[in-house]
Amino acid sequence: MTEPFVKTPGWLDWYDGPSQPRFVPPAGAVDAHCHVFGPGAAFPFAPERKYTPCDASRAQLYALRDHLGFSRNVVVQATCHGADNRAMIDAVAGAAGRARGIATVRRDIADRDLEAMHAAGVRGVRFNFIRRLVDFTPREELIEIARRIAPLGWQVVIYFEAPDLPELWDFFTALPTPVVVDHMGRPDVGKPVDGPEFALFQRLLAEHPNIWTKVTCPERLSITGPPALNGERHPYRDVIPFARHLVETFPDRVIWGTDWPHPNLKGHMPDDGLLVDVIPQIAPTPTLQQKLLVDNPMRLYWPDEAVPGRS
Ligand code: 0GY
Repeated sequence: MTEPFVKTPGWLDWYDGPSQPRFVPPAGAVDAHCHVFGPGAAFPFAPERKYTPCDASRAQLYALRDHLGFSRNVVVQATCHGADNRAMIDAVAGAAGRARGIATVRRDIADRDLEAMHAAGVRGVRFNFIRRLVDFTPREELIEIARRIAPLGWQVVIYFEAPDLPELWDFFTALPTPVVVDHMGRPDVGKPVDGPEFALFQRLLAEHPNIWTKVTCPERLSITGPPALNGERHPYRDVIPFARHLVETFPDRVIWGTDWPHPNLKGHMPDDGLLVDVIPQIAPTPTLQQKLLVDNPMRLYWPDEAVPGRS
């Protein structure tokens, strides 16, 4: 018998018992960034992983979807599973067409395996440049992967931190697919929203119409943090101007997600109900909310299906 996985010391489990959000998402809303972890007994974590999480199953993910009033999910391969995509594909397969997947692949993957992933609902690959999460992969290997997935109509999801953007710029802007940036390019929200670092990120989107961004992870980016324990439902104030600015400037190229089950958080685990209540602060009108939660993710992940709320 194999030993059960032991969580990384200090690992925070996801918050079981999220509140009911006050904000009601539009019909057909998509949680476009979330993960599953294992369960480890069924889908072992990868030997090369940088952390060992708690379990977070597909049944728990879809229970959260229903609780929050969402309809669909995009399940992003978590780094703790390396390039073994079985847990993510199992989750997508268990959603009856209401989930898509983003995989991690290596350059030696066979064409028939990419095609099988497409049939299972995978629509992209993630390139991760965060050193605490993954080992370095040479750029020529990544560009080779991008060229091979482009004919399938897939996207490349990129994860990096704002100080690394200048060095990565030429690589990102040469990608031959739609490109989706995780978590707004991880700005330092202690810096001004109209400062040079965030301006560079906006230039990336302004000059490259194939580049989109997820306005996600206030809980990860915030310095001011969650609300005090006084019932106030306005957490993560410092992140809101950054997300709102992107939603208002690029309303047709932003998507939103919970990031459940919130890997690698230190200090606190968010209440996903509160995260949903951040949405009307970053997308203040019904038109922007419809684009952010429905029209845009449907265009990226279900382009052949009718868009809820649009006749
Ligand atoms: C996120 C962020 C993180 C982790 C991962 O796949 C992962 O391990 O994505 C992180 O630690 O910042 O998007 O979930």
